[in-house]
Amino acid sequence: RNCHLIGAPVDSGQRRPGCLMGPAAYRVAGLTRMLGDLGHAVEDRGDVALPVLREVSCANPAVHSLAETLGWTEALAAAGRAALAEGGFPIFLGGDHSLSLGSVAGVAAHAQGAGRPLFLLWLDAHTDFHTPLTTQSGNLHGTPVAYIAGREGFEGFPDFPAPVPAENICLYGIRSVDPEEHAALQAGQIDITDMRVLDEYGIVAPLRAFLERVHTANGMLHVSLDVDFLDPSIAPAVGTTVPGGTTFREAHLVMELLHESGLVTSLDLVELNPFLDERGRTARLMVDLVASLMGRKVFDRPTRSYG
Ligand code: DIR
Ligand code: MN
Ligand code: MN
Ligand code: MN
Repeated sequence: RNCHLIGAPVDSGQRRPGCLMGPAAYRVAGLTRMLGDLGHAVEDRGDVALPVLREVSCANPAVHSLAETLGWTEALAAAGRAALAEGGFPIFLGGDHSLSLGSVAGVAAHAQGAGRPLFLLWLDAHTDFHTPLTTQSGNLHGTPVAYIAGREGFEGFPDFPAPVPAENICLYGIRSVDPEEHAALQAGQIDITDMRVLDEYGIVAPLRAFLERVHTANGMLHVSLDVDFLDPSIAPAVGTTVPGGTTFREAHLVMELLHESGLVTSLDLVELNPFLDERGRTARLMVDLVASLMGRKVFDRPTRSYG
């Protein structure tokens, strides 16, 4: 793989300062060296810069930092699209989850041009299915899935290029859903693999079923990994911890299955807040998870063929 590291020091999508240190923490934790050791080429494109901001307003007075989030959305979409056009495998180093408004928009624009369907795997405690009009917290990191799915309510944002159909989206690890999100999701068709499903069926079967669909459709697959997908006991460095998350081995198994599928075409690492970390523990765990996603394993396994 030709990995393109795209630093996204975004912290406008929530209120707790610190996420802007995320890209630096991943670099300090050895992300580049790890990818090189696994035999991948790595181009570190540095951190994306926030463009000059436009004046924008939102009908929901709770929403904050809209202009900044919009600026990031446009800049990151361009960076992601360019990386894929060059044949790169973009890895977005966040930054809070609002960066996915841009990263996935860029990936979707590329997929549309390539004539391939885009699939989305959202590894998160939260569904992030608010619109700017429904969010009560006003934190736009709670909105990217709605934007990607083409929900109304994103006035001022660029139209999402080729919204991802509900049946191509899998929300995985879910255990915290706000009432407005719940109502909208209950009415729709998005595959919600919440912790209840994972407790009953295990971590493997639901993921394999989704990967099977990606393979059958010859889809591109964007994976968005929120630190709070993990249990807070192993990943404390995130502003919105939710108990009952995935364990160390479950998370690695997800990454190993993703590697074996050979289907992943882009990746976000989001919500790491190094200011809340314990001497780089969470940053190192995230780097180790990326290692499993990119091919680190104890022994070789044959690539699993789907379909
Ligand atoms: C919550 C938190 N649903 C909100 N969302 C988070 O503010 O809209 N997403 N933390 O990762
Ligand atoms: Mn390149
Ligand atoms: Mn999230
Ligand atoms: Mn989350």
